[in-house]
Amino acid sequence: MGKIEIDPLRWKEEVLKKYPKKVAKKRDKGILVHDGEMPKQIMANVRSIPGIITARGCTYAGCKGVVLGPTRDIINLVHGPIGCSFYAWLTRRNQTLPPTPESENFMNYCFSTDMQDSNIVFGGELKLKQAVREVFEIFKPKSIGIFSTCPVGLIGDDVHAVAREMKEELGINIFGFSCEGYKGVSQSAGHHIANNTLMKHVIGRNDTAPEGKYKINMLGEYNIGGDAFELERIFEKCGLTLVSSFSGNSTIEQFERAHTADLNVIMCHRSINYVAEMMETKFGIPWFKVNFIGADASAKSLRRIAEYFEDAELMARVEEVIAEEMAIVKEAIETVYPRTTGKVAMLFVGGSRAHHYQELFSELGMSTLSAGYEFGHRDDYEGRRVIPTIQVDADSRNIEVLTIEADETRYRPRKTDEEIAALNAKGCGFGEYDGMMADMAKGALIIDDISHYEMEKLIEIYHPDIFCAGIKEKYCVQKMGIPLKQLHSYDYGGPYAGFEGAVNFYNDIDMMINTSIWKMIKAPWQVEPVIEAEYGV
Ligand code: ICE
Repeated sequence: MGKIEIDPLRWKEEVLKKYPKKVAKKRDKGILVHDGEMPKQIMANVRSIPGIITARGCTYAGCKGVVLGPTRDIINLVHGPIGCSFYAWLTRRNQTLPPTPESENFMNYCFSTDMQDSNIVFGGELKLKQAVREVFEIFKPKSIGIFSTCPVGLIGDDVHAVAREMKEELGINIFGFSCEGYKGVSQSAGHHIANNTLMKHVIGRNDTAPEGKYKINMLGEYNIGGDAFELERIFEKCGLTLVSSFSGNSTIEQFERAHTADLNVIMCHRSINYVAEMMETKFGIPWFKVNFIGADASAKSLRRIAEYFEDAELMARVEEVIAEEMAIVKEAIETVYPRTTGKVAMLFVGGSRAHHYQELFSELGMSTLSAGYEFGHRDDYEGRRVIPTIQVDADSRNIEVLTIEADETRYRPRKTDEEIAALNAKGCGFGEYDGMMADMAKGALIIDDISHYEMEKLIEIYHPDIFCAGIKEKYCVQKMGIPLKQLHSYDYGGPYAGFEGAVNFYNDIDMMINTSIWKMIKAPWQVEPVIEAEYGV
């Protein structure tokens, strides 16, 4: 089937025409046809329109699932009906190492208070206390996190009071999260709540720094499909000491001493920028964004880290590692490139991957015709320096903004503002427009919080060679004859980060887009009559 050439502006017009007027007016601001110029403005981080099928998740998902979920030895106890726990149980493919005598691993378990009708009517605090005691008795954890689901907020159970009382009684670190699913407009609110609690109750509790000359934290890396394992391998080879990862395969102790690092590098800015900013204010640790998705991007990020430390020995080591790793990457790309070049991708994922993965596709010679986030904020699209986080976050209601002050005894500015500015000028930091848009081509369609209808229209009209999204979209899209790569869980693949990850990705994408199976598929609606509904006006 040949590609239908249709002007993206016309695509947008056609789609909006189908919506009721008010809806069209709102969606108009969330869909942008790129003219190749920056700055650009898009509407993001606003409520989804009721009735539209959105791919978004909830605040609980952002807090329990995303930020705290990948921690291996904090018991994540969910206060709520069992479904909230069950459906968040190991579905994200955040990987972890087996337990050791020093470090437990509770990842395989699913902890919940399993609230029943009577708890909703008479309150669930007693049941929660009972569950905390029970989990402590059985597992003897160092720490317990309590996560609120929607009913908890609706009936007014005080998880923080329970956490305080239990902390006193049991003598371990216990903290609660008011991350009721309905709180924000998406998962993003949950990230913020998780960041606040980590800052209040965990980071900075242990001042023993690990040995190492160049100490870094990797923020916003959740070890999906083993990504963090690959990055750990590279860091070790370069001689960088990883104090903690937030939060793939990490332990409570690593979190507690995160403030002993010299630098925070941020992989997923959307989910963890609050911790980075608060650590900078409190402990003087600078941060910058990195991107280890893509071989070139990985090389660039390593150079950036080495440049930050301004150490000739480290720079030389990093160059050696890059040269060694790139030899394997080059071989892999040469094999697949002739089969992948010129193909078209579309990417709709949460808050950073829809941007980062464009790098990998361009290494394959593929172009990204359309992309968007489910819950990114304006700074993720337009650039962090153009739109300060705090301003963007003004839209997120009910989320506490912590007042953080410098911790005088432990504040040690790793670099002065002038030194940082000089590094930025050298290209060590990121440019002004470090969001998704600046990296996208003229004519690309940027769509925030894409609706199911819009997704179908993209596929119907443009027939991309690959569509990247999640499990909710996967089988609808594949029934339309287009392969879908899950970029949340990586299907059954990965790692895709770093150098070895890039090679895995090249091979997986080559296989997916070049199999002949897609041409043999006829969607059910192509062979059977269907009933179609129209939106009312
Ligand atoms: Fe960041 Mo699914 Fe969020 Fe991360 Fe990002 Fe996505 Fe969420 Fe996953 C996300 S913003 S939507 S923390 S795109 S769970 S990178 S894939 S690991």
